[in-house]
Amino acid sequence: MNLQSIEGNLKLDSEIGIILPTYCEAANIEKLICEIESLNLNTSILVIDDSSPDGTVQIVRKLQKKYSNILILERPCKKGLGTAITEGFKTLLSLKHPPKYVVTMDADFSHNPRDIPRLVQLAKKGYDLIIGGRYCAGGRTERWGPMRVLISRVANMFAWTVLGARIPDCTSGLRCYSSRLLQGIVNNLHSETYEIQIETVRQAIKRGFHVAEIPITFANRKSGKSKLTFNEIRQFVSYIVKTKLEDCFRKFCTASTYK
Ligand SMILES: Nc1nc2c(ncn2[C@@H]2O[C@H](COP(=O)(O)OP(=O)(O)O)[C@@H](O)[C@H]2O)c(=O)[nH]1
Ligand SMILES: [Mg+2]
Repeated sequence: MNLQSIEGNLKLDSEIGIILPTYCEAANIEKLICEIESLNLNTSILVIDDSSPDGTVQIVRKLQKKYSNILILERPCKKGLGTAITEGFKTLLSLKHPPKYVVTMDADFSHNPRDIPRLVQLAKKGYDLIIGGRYCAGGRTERWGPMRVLISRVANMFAWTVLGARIPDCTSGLRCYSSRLLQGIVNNLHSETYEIQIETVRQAIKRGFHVAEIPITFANRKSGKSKLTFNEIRQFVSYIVKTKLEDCFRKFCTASTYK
């Protein structure tokens, strides 16, 4: 894809870049983009679609005629949330005028676009990663069954073992990153699926960036299906186990060297 020529026709010099990864979000994407646009923030929107068979990208193309700040990255097949977000970071950072802040969110209305200004406000105060948390004081989940809450809670506890920090909701997908942070970590991101949320926090903490969490209300999607499958959960667990083992090995080697 030639980003230069695409940039020529679009208004992509905004302060905030919003990444919307989509796979089969035809029922949600138009309303979501229109709501983001109605916030009147200085944003560029990057939709990364994996050739959704339900025609998501055609809807976004139609919206491009109305709004000049929408960029589409279309991939040939479903490649996973982690690679979509990482490609999104790389695409926004490669723009002639990269955004100062990058927001990621689900394209299914689980995350409320009206939370975006609150996230960006903290980024402007100097935080490099602000997470919209469901489990800190004031945070909530709506319409999630007990099984889904349990999976999410256990995933967070697993994640703490490789983060070395008890961030209440480090698996949340609603976030704002400073581009300073992304420049520092983007080439070290290798996640394929949902483990991207842990890998980004881990890389941020390792490099001493400032991480904060603000409470949000997360509402389970009303339209379309969740793409979280057993395979995604398996990949998440294997990322945690592999990372923990690598950490233990590194510690062991360091201890042996200084004996
Ligand atoms: N481009 C792309 N987007 C994906 C993929 N998997 C999930 N998504 C999107 O990532 C977001 C989170 O997925 P979702 O199904 O809502 O997961 P859940 O909130 O954990 O149930 C949604 O906007 C999905 O459409 C993928 O493989 N490729
Ligand atoms: Mg979702």
